[in-house]
Amino acid sequence: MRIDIISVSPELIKSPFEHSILKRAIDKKITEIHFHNLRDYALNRYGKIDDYQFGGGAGMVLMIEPIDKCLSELFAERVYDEVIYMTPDAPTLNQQTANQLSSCQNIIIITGHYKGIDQRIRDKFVTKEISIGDYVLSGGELAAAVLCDAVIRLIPGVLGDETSALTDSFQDNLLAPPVFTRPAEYKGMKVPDILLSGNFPKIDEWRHEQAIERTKRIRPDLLNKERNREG
Ligand code: 6GU
Repeated sequence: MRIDIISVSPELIKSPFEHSILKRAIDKKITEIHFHNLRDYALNRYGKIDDYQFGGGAGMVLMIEPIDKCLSELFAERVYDEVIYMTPDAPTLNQQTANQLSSCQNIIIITGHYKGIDQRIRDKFVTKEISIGDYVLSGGELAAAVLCDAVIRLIPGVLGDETSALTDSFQDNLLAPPVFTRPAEYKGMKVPDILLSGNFPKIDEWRHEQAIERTKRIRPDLLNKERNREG
């Protein structure tokens, strides 16, 4: 998968790709990330890329022309499956969206800043808008890094068996059950006996019950979702 990230401050997103699983995916050539600095497409030599909004109001808006120029260059080179815009005024990222995106060949991610980007870019070029939750970040860069991590780890070959994505929380709309490792007892705190029993069918059953209990307590909305999907 090739990901092109268009941003005002690409430096802000580079480091997550230099470590751990994302780095491994790049080293194995399973994914390539290309950063594009919007300032390189500025209108003038002062690097102008934003302007006041029509109609008045505080905050600058990223202008249509630099983004259009950058997109045109990319579109001339290859076909893109999705042009994604990271913005808080959009549907929230979930595992299903991450799964869908993980089978794409080429995607573009545009990250906004200030008050966002000119609406005409969204109307004409953007195919998918994504927020990462109900709070506001200073820019879409960190949100883009979150999206890339969620998507790239799902591409076959990225994770080893030791970290199979299939057992993740949310893959089945349930939170993960509690986990324990040695020692079996620490300062009087004991690991549940069942996990030491060697009875694997019973252990699976216990984990499933724990996952349901935890989900009911912390995220009951996920259980409702499950029911709605089946019904
Ligand atoms: Cl995608 N961008 C910004 N600026 N804030 C956010 C967000 C995105 N998702 C949640 N908050």
